[in-house]
Amino acid sequence: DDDPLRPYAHGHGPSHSHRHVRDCLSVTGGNTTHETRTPPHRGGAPESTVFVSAVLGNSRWVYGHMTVVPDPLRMLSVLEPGGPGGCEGNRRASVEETAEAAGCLYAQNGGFFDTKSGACLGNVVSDGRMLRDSGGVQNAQFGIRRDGTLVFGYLSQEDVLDQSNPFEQLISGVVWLLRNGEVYINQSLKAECDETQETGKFRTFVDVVSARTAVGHDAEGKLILFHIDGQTGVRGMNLLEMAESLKSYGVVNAINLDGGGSSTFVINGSLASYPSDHCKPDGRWRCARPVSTVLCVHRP
Ligand code: M6P
Repeated sequence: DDDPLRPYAHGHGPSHSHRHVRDCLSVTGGNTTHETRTPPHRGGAPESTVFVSAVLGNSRWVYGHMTVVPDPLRMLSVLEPGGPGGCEGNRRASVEETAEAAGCLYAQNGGFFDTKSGACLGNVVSDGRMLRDSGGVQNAQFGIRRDGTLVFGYLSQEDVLDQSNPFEQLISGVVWLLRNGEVYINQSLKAECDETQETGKFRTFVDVVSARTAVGHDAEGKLILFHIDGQTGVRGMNLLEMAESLKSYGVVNAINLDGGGSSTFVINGSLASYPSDHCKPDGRWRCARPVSTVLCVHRP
């Protein structure tokens, strides 16, 4: 199929549901819609803060961390699960394992993955190494280009593979939460491929309360990592609540990364969150899930 914007670009005929075809549209050529921000080069150390937020007029309390990274180009890396070769090997590793080996000051889980095969999903660029490209499948992306430009939003395969100012780091989420300071969830529901997540119907994934993670930037161009604890259907935030929280903290653009039992926050290689996954074999306790890629905040 030589026309990337044809609605049936995946080769599915019109007999397939329109939703499926629309959701997993591949855009190979040209620019798709995204926002860029080039932060001023700055010093300063990354800092992480703990918050307890009231949701729905104090009927729910949500616990989490917000980490501010002043110099994202030099302080933020996308890491493969368990170290280099992790995506190729369909490995899964706890965030503690991946972060400790890499010496991360702060780390949280990142990209979605196939929970059966362990395969990394979406685009993955780690410290300048292009490990995977999604073929232009439309999901919310976060990347840092070689000159330090932060990129949030949708990318064509051509944007992803661009060599004039290549990506140093790139990771795929599902749902562009905030675009230029405004909630962008309804637009995301129309634009994105929902096969990247396994929670259920796309609307359910957006509306259910759960543990969540996100990445964004503030008005000064500092990178913001956001993590909350929760349990799917019981505790945590839905995506609108998370988008509104991020907005209230001054975040301008943000995308949603993997959550639920994957949501994990690690400080200096030690678990600093309350994961929702039940331990095996003793389900009385909660264990950090072996996950896929990690966002690692490190020294410059
Ligand atoms: C599985 C187990 C549980 C987990 C549940 C929901 O049943 O792994 O421990 O709580 O999935 O997981 P998630 O919130 O990631 O959808």
